[in-house]
Amino acid sequence: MKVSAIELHRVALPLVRPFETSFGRQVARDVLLVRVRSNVGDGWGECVAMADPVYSSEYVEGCEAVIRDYLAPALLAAGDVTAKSVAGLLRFVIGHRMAKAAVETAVLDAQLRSEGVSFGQYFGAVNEAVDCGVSVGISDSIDELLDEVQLYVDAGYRRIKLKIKPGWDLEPVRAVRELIGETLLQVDANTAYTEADIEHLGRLDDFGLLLIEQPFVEDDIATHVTLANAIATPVCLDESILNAEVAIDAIQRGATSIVNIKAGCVGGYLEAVRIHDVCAELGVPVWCGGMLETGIGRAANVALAAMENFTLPGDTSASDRYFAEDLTEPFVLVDGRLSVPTGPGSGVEVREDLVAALSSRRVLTLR
Ligand code: NPQ
Ligand code: MG
Repeated sequence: MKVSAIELHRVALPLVRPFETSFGRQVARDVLLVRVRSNVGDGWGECVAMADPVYSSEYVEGCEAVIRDYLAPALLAAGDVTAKSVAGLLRFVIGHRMAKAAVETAVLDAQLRSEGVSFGQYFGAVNEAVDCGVSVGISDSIDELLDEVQLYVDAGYRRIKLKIKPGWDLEPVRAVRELIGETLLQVDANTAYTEADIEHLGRLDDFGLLLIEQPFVEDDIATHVTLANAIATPVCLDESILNAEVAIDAIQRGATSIVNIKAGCVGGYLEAVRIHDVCAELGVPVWCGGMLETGIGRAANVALAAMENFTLPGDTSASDRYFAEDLTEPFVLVDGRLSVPTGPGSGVEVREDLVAALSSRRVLTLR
């Protein structure tokens, strides 16, 4: 295709309830959307960056700037573009994986819509629906936490993930384990611990957790190896997984025996598929993470999660876990699962009227 214009839309979506993690409390999703216009039609991509650089070094205004000043000019200057050629065209920019992922996904959506191929077909999905888990934020009290977890259990979620941090770990995990019985349970520390906490984290072994996600900072693979050797609970990397090469290295060093794949964080769905494939070759199961995506990003995640080696439930929750109104038709949980869209491209339609109504500033159009 020939890319003729790239639009940047900025939308503020209120969350149905605040979401607290070890890096802060979110009350709204400040989301950057990329629309690629081309001679074969349009496509959308959602950028997973947060408003502030507190989860990763990327953040919305930074993503906007790098797309405006570097990524969009490169795509607009290129001749024939396909999703497979995007990473190469953008390789001259170092890092900025979240910004690149949004752009590549928009190109992929436009391309597949014009070819009549769904994301699921393109990725090689083998399932028509995916098992869903839910990520539960840090609460003000254990009672409030148990109320929220009960809501999700009643809604049918097949796995609960608790956010933990120093001072909010053993007791909430113990209480939730008692509440949910055998239901799958895992924890996510979002880098809140240090090597000095290894003995403490070993006490989580009592609770039969599926895994502990990213206890230490993203560039510290070595301490994750030490922890993995010291405790029975499997260690799973999230923030550390920057691309397939880092995933292979972390697996071979024994830092991670399960991998959380977030396409929006690793540079896009093509890299995510690569990570899925190398993990499968190495016998490492994967699951699909989430970044509070609207229906636009959620649709692509659900298609990715339908690949064969995504054997654990993902953070692919229903739209109503986060939003009262989604930017696409809502994703609805049926028996703890979400259906993989079957239409061309992402398979969902963007509610352009709603995007416009919720926009926090004018659309920026790059030509
Ligand atoms: C994780 N996601 O697995 C992330 C953390 C996270 C579902 O737990 C705005 C944008 C708010 C991205 C809050 C889940 C966010 C965000 C938490 C990502 O580590
Ligand atoms: Mg995580």
